[in-house]
Amino acid sequence: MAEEKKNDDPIAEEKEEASNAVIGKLLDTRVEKEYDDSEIQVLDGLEAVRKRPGMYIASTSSKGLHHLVWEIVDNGIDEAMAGYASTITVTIDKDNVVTVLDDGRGMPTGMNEKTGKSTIETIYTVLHAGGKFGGGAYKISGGLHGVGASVVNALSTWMEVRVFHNGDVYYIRFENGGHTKAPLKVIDHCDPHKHGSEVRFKADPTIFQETTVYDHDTVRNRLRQLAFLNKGIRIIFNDERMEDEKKRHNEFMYEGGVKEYVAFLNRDKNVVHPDVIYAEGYENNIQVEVAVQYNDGYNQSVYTYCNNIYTVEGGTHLEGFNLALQREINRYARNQKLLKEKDSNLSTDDCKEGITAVISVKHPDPQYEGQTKTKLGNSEVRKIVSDIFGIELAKFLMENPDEGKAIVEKCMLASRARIAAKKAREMTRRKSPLEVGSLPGKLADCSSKDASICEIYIVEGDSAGGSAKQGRDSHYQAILPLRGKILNVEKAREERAFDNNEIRSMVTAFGCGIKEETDPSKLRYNKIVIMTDADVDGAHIRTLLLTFFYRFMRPIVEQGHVYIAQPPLYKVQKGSSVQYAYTDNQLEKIKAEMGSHLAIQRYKGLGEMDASQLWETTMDPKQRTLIRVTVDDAEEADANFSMLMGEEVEPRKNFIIENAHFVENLDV
Ligand code: 1YM
Repeated sequence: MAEEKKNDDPIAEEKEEASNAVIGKLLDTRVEKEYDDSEIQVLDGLEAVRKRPGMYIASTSSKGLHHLVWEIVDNGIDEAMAGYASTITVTIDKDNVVTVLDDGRGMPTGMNEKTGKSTIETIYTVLHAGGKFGGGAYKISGGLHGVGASVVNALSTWMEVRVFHNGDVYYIRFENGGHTKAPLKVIDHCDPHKHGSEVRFKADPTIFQETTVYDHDTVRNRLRQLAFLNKGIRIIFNDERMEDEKKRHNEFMYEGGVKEYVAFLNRDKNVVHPDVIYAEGYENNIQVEVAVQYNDGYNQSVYTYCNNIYTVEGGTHLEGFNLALQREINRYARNQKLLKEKDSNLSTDDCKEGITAVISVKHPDPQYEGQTKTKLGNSEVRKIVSDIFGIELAKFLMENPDEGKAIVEKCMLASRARIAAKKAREMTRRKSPLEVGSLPGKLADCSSKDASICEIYIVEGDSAGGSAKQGRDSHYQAILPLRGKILNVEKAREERAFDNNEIRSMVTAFGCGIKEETDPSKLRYNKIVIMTDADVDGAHIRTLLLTFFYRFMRPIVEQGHVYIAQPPLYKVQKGSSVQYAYTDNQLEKIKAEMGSHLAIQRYKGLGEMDASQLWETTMDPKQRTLIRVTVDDAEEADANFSMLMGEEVEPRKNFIIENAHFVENLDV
């Protein structure tokens, strides 16, 4: 979750998108630009990066900061995938200096004729030079995000490169955003058997003004993911900032690759078959890996990657997978007479209920499409994935009849449930946004029909709902009070979810449909704000709501429409002056500022505030703080949801004990 900035600037987001499009163009034209031996132009290049970092990395927020690490790690991964390195070690020092070391060939230490400088200096100071020097092997990792070591250099206070080769240690250092301190030279000797490259850098705080502190979990999760996606590569993560030895030293190595990834994702679930179905193959320079395992839940968790990058919007690799899955399951079901002649075929969605799958392709020339350029477009990939996965799936079903039967029966159950759910859903679906007659009675709708300014507050309890209705600005703020708890959708099938009044009310009010029919463009409110009490019950209701949104309307969450309201915990009064505290820290600060003779009230629930207080503290856009719910790491969120909401008690207990201090602000 990220704090919504008070002056949320939608234009800034648009600018970022626009600059992403520009990066695409830059990458296309780089061939003409990169060979430039004029020093001024070289520094101009890096200076351009410093002037407009947003054009080269996603942003200068925490996300962009982490991109620096990914970029250097990708170079090590490339060397490992080319077969020369086996281990990549990432270390974060106490002062947030990052070191990445691999045991590959070591970067080339010779001179570059065109620039008159060493190859290494050239790679690190000329924009986009790196790829050009590769000896034929294509750069596979990075892809969309591959912005080059020179960009990292440009955005660092200092950077050092060491190469270990034939008993020599080569060294070069850059300062102040990529200015060469001294040319590459041998500074030391080492074991003649040692070989590899080491890159150290300190992110420039004048560029990354928000933070230069790396997030342990973000780095760990991505490195673990890279280890799953690149089987056999050992990735070590040392985080010197951690007190706990278990967190200070992490090692990831998976001989099973995505097969182990799927087992890991299903770790807290009841699986339908013990062995993960696994297919791998190589065709036309394209490498394919697919792993699948069903669990007894009702959700689909299919994660697709191209060149180690998560393809949020799917694409041709996903299409090939879907084709093979549906084709082979139906074929098997018919052959085994599990599906009768009169029965219609199982749909793709029927075949995907309760599935956990990882699809990973490596492509020398990936084409990305879609709104966020995260949809794989290469059409030849469809058939290749479909063929490679289809053969293995058919084989698995033939060789494991018990498992095969269990899978088909699960799909057939899903099919029946889907038909029942469709009927229930049709009763809930609003025919047109103008048909106000069908809106739930409890909803106090807003008068504006301009969704881009409208907000809906989902409020716990009727009394708080009453205050919210009185206090709101009814032009653009709608209120939907919820009575009691909503159904836990993690444990229930879709058609049962529709028996639940609270869920029906929300689906009808939002107007955007659910599940595969979710259409964010039909959402009647730009912001959905969850407003619950600041106590355990409130936290529980919030988690139930988030689970519901995540499972039933994921695009709404992904597109950042869901927010959590922050009501104050305390009211501090001295005479006629009133201040509100939203955290205990804030309370202490206010107490110190206001001095003695204070009346302090602790709010136990929203119901204790009258309409004007609720408006002032929690609903007025000029004063409120909203927390935007984001799904940054879809699979982490999925795992957390399953664990927190599912049947297994033990992992949940452990999670709550480990994260006791976070539970008040459960992050999803
Ligand atoms: C910690 C980061 O950058 N390792 C690395 C980079 C290179 C090589 C080996 C390498 C590649 C090739 C030949 C080749 C790079 N070389 C270049 C360039 N680790 C890290 N390890 N010899 C060594 O691709 O043919 C760019 S990256 F351009 F110089 F070839």
